[in-house]
Amino acid sequence: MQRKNKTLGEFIIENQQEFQYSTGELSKLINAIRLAAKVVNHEVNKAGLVDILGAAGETNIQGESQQKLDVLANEKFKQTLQNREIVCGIASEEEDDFITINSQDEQHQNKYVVLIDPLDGSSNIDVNVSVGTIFSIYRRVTPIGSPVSLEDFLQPGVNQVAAGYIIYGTSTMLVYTTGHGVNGFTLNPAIGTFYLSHPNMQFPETGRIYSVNEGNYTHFPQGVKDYIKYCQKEEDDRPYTSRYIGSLVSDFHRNMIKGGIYIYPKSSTAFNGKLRLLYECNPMAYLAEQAGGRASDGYRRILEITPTELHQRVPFFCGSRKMVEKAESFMAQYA
Ligand code: P6P
Repeated sequence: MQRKNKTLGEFIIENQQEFQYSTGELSKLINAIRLAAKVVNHEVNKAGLVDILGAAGETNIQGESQQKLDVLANEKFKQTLQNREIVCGIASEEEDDFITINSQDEQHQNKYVVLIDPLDGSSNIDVNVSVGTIFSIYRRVTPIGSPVSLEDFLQPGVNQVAAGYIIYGTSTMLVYTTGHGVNGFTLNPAIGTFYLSHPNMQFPETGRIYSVNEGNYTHFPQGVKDYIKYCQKEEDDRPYTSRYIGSLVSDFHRNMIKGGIYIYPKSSTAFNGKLRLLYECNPMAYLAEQAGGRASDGYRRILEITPTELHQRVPFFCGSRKMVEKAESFMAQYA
């Protein structure tokens, strides 16, 4: 068992050998994310004070108005990742297309691509509800030294070498995996250091919390409607508790600690659901599976879906293994 109060820096060094084939670059990449997380955390925590709330007046490719903090978080993570000669490309919810990063040093062949949702749940900023950053890291598949291409980003989630999130909540945490379990680090803002506070995080096999926006109930597929009614029925350990924050990172984090299921299904108004496969569902699915949970689109394992577009959306069922399996059994009745 990992010793608590170990710093993230110590943890990365001690687990360096876990980064398969890594020459220290993946460690440097996680360190870069750590730095960016502190910078964004500082801005998020003072959001209400310096009038950086409110839309920046532009809309991103999703057609959503960009909060200024969205834009700021995106810029901070891009700057941090670009400055470290590790990454050859970045894709972001806030960028229409992927960004190519050319190595300044010919000898240095950057081999990682990062996909990021820089500030997920940003509509909650104005009402002081927790938000998060989600990241997903792959090794490029095109020849090192050649220009990065869309193919490097459209990889199935099983190819991820690392994934994680930062949750800017009552405390700020960085939770990530490199394929050897999930570990959570809590920031001590007084000294700017992340400490290992949640070693080897595990999804309880089942739970009593379901997280779905029931305001969309009438538009849901029948299998989802049936599952929601199952959760609400007076029977066995039910009714379950409904908890929905409207911030994926927050709902996921709570459900991973307490047990639960998060569902964002397709509907008659959102044919493929709302969440994006590459920088929301894949990283959260990787974390879920590494923590003993399960993640699907209601039918298929999320990590095995072959992406076709950078910003494609998929239905998302994620959380405690037995709860996701139960929801899938209702979906299967109408497949
Ligand atoms: P709705 C935030 O915009 C987000 O992507 C997730 O963080 C969150 O779970 C979901 O969308 C909320 O969407 O349609 O329920 O408001």
